[in-house]
Amino acid sequence: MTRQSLSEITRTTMSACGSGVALDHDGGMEIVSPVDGSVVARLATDDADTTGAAIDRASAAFRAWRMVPAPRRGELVRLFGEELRKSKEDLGRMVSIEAGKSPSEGQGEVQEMIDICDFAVGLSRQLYGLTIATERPGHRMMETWHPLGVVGIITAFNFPCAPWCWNSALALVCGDPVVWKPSEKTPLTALACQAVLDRAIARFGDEAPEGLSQVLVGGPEVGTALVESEKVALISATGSTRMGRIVGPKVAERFGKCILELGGNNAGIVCPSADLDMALRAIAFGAMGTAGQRCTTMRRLFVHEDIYDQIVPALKKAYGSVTIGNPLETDALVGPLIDGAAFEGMTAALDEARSLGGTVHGGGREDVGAEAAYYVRPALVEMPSHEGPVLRETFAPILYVMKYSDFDRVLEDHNAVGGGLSSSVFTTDLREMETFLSARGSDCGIANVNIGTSGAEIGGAFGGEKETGGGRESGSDAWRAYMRRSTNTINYSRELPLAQGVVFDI
Ligand code: UN1
Repeated sequence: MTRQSLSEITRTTMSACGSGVALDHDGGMEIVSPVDGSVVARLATDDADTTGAAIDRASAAFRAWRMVPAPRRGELVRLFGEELRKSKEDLGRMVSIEAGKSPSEGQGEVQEMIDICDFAVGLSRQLYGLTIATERPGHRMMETWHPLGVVGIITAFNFPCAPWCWNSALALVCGDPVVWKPSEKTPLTALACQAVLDRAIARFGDEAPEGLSQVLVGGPEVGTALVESEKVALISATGSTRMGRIVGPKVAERFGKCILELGGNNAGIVCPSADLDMALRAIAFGAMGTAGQRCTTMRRLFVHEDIYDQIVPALKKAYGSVTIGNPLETDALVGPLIDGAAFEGMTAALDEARSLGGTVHGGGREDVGAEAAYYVRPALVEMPSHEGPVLRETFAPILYVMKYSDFDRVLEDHNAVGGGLSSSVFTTDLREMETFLSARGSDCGIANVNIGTSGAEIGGAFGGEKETGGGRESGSDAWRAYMRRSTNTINYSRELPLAQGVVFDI
């Protein structure tokens, strides 16, 4: 693929989504595609001032949007879901261009957006509060959920659109305007998503105020302005633990609310009774899919000593034969790393693993005819012990494999890392399965049985504990974070009894 043609595809795809944004801004921020390392666009950027102005527009939008009935707000999200269905291929292609995903994974990400829209539409009629028994006669107590305010959304390069939609689809039905700061590496997908949403807003009509959803292009200056603004009620940030350590305290300092969805160090445990063929396929997708660049990627694997010599050779074979290549031109399963820094991080982790006695299979750069891009063979690393780089998240396709003999002991190792996002056990033994899911089992937000760590559906709450940040997005009751709770006690009697039997007669 020539330089020209990749930027041409970008232009055609952006305009197919309805985006009229200038892609050749003189001196603008360069957007580099990991597919071939070429510059596909130059974008004008925002700064602290334009971010402040966007937040002001969103604050004004909040005053109007909070008064639109929730089912009507759901109608906008329904229309958005329709527009997303029409643009699934185009948006998926933008994900492939900017993040290097295969078409199937790029479109899968758009499907997650469609799914959460459907979920949010139903939710728009189900923002239920409780009715609560009161101790006072002639009284009624209930809780009501009200719109919260402006929601600032920060997203990472590896999922350039779905996490925004998990947040924005819920926020919009909950009555909150959204301001989105996508990764500097993937702002085009964000602008394309905004264009698709704008089509839905145009169909929805005047009830949608100006500034209901906005995208800000830029780096830390924009992020800081968003995070520090007291006018932003909730910051929902997806990205590294390093980023979360900066964002969390800043938002807490001003008593803002935060949803943090940060790094993971996700593991699988393969038990002697496991269906090995199924486990192998699940591990392959979990560890090598998306070139190891999912927050849910499987990074550690504990294999029982009795089956180690069955599964590890099969894994080595899969690692040696998995297809690697340009996601837009081939049907390769593994695309590029995002950039050279990611490759350096991978190399450093592998060197450290070797120095600790690890045996590294794969991990080198692959020649796919694009010198400025970083394609690598995923690395399978047999480790003698659970230490060093095994304890950290390296955002690259590295799977550390370790032998275990005792299930209770391996559970301790499983939980002995900073991340607490996702986890899997492969077993057909009921006791092992239930123990893994129990209070002394996996300490992660996601604990799976006989499936991999990645590829969660939108219906469940998504997120994890410890250094993963504790936030929950997407399904279940994650919507509550986007609303404020009001407890209401109503006295319909002619008396004024005080709670707790307190007497105060004047
Ligand atoms: C992420 O990598 O930030 O469970 C999100 C998964 C996807 C979402 C990943 N549904 O792998």
